[in-house]
Amino acid sequence: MTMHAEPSTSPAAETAASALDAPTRTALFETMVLCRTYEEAILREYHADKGPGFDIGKGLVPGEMHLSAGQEPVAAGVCAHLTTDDAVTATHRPHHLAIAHGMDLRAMTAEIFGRETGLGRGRGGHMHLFDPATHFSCSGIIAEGYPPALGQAFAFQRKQTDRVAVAVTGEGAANQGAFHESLNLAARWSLPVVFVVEDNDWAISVPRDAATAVPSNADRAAAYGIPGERVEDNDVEAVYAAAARAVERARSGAGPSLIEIHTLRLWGHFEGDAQGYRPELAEVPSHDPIPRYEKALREAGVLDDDAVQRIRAAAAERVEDAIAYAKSSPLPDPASATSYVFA
Ligand SMILES: Cc1ncc(C[n+]2csc(CCOP(=O)(O)OP(=O)(O)O)c2C)c(N)n1
Ligand SMILES: [Mg+2]
Repeated sequence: MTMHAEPSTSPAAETAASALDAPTRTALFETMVLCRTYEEAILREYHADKGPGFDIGKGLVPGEMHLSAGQEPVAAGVCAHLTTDDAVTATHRPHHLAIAHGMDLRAMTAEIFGRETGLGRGRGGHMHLFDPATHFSCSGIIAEGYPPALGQAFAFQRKQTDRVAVAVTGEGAANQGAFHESLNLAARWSLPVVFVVEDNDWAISVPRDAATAVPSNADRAAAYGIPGERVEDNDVEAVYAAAARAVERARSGAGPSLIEIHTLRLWGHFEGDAQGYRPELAEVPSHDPIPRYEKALREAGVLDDDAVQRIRAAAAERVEDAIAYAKSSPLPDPASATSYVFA
């Protein structure tokens, strides 16, 4: 590891002879497909009954919805190195990370649909998925996941375990104080944390260049004396390799690392966002990482039509089961509105 950004990793890494074996590559693809299948189903259900017009408060899933389509390489590549004993703290755009970390899809979906069977009994919704079973949490307050990741890592260290905490945030949130304070303290105490920045170029409608003069957040690691690495091109295998180094470093007690991944926000900031501010909008679909990886794996002989079909069908079955479970679950009793929440 270096103390500054590594050279860009070319997407050619996906198509050239891979360092990874076929089962690992297939598993990365399966995770990405499951995440995308899930979000396409949420998209369908979310928009099904918002009309006439677009009333964000209406429907089966009322409120804001931030989907992570395009960012699946981050979730698949990082979470492949974790077990559910490891902690993940995520953002307002959490679904891909929750799924890749192994969250139960039924309880997650019921939470998104505001049902009593959800992870938080339907009180939290899609930005507040708290799951003790997988040590996963997230928040609608940006950069908020960093300090709790430190707290968990502190506990892991004190108990002399080899568990790690992964703290994920967007590139916009990396300009907040909590990000810098967390890097500083984690470095000082050599905590087992992997800091992950998802650079999708946008913080709502603010381009990254308008918010910071630093071209790579990975460079900021040097300010705290920890390794920083930037992965270009949304390449799942490059993410996998960078995360392997950072997770191993944390597990072995050598301390935290920072990884920034240049990823892609395939859809709007939230559902209903017309994205008129986005000059590159027309070409965004051509950068979708999933067809690109599928092509690479077909060309390498790792996948064929049958295998792809099986993977897609298995994902659809799991996702539709979770959606059906959520829809058939009871809504919380209004009389219990103040139960299970701080009051
Ligand atoms: C502390 C705080 N300030 C402002 C907001 C409003 N807000 C929600 S998402 C967002 C942009 C986040 O951008 P980024 O960190 O790049 O994440 P992305 O949405 O691109 O995944 C802002 C400013 C918030 N949720 N929390
Ligand atoms: Mg962003």
